Amino acid sequence: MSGTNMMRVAVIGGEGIGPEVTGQARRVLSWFTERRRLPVTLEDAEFGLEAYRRTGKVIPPETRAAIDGADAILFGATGGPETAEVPAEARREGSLLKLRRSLDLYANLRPIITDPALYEAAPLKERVLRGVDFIIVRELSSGIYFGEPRGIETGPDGSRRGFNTNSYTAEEVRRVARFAFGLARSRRGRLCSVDKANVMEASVLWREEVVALHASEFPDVALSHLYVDNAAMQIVRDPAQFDVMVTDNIFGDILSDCAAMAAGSLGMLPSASLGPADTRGRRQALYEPVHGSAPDIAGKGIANPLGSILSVAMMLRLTLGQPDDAALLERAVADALARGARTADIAEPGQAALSTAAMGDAVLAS
Ligand code: GGG
Repeated sequence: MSGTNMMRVAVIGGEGIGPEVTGQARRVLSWFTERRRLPVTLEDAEFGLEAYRRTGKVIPPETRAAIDGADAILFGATGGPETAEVPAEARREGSLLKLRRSLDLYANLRPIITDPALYEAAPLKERVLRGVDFIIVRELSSGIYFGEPRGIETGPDGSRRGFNTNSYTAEEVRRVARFAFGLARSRRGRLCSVDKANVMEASVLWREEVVALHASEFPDVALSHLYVDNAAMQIVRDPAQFDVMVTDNIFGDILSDCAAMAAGSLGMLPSASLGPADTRGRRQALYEPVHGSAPDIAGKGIANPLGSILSVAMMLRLTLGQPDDAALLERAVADALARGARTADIAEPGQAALSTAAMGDAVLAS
């Protein structure tokens, strides 16, 4: 973290459509620095395949330095078939998962909010639902993504076995649950905890810890529990019933993609990944759209940048201490949509879709 009043944001486009959508989010952030005197400097940094080709590292030392010196990271996306040219060892060493873990980003906030302009539109109204406004808090630093042992092994008879370990400590559950309870308390006071406690031991512990924390620290919050299979069904059936949902790493990954359909497209969803608060209440923070690198449309300039742009709004509110600017940006996105601005993923049949850059223009013009 920087010690001066001027804050630093590391801008890392990454792979696939990451640089395209991040380019638009960067323009928006620059607008705030130039027009609203936001005291932020932006530092661009390489990550992924291009960085590997140039330096032999997925995260080169300059990128690591930019990350370590930043108050916040604006990240794009990673992954895709072409990244197979990066040796598995180098990719593991420099993966987004490893970056998130090295910064101890345990609380991943994924808001799912439907925009009125989209649910009023036909035929998107058939899948975009009125009144949806909930946040999935995904535990991001543990669980089956990181549990040991893991691997692929070949037995004496030549048969192969792949395995992972789903593991949570009580403290890992408690800290993300505490975050989610606090968030629910600041909203409509309802928390739904999602697990698979009828089958998995890590989920049994998860539920026990959530129940105990509720009793000891958050009795005023209305707590409910769902098994993950039922949670997926409820998100499709009636997503407006939820306020805050807390769940583990892999369930949160899957459920948020599922929930994205209520907002019209995965391209609409922003996220914030936060670490523990220091003594001054500051947290390590990485902001990125929920979507991945979308290799099928990479380089075409047609990706939806709104998930990335709305991630900037989350950054303004949660790290940069500018709630009014965050609200201004969210209104600008809503206005652009109300005026009919649509990228291909949210366009109606026959409607001319905007390019990634033109959607950025539409937001900046609002
Ligand atoms: N912007 C999100 C992104 O790039 N995701 C790619 C990825 O590797 N995701 C793994 C995960 O979050 O489970």
